[in-house]
Amino acid sequence: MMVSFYVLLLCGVLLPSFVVSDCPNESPEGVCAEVFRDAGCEADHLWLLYGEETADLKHTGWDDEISSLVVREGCTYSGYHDHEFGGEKKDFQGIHLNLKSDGFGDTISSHTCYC
Ligand SMILES: [Ca+2]
Repeated sequence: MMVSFYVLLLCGVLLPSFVVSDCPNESPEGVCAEVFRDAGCEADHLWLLYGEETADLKHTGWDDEISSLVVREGCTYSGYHDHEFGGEKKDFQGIHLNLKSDGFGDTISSHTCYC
């Protein structure tokens, strides 16, 4: 009885919290996407507003730094390997804990977000 309680606790409460990590479920008003320097929505973050476009992240200190991100429901974040929206492009929606698995970990040099 006690064992099944712990199994339930582990599966129902602890595991999902590990999987989702600290990624926020909701973004502040007006925020289209939130990007993070480390995987699992760790370290410092950067907010993109609705319709925001950054052609070169070099001047923001975020070039080849983004490792995870959260996109507001109904919005699409587009990341590009190169600046000026060049190179490989990928559209993201929802929560992405580790962009490495998409081939976009620490590679994004320009990005946009639209809702
Ligand atoms: Ca890059």
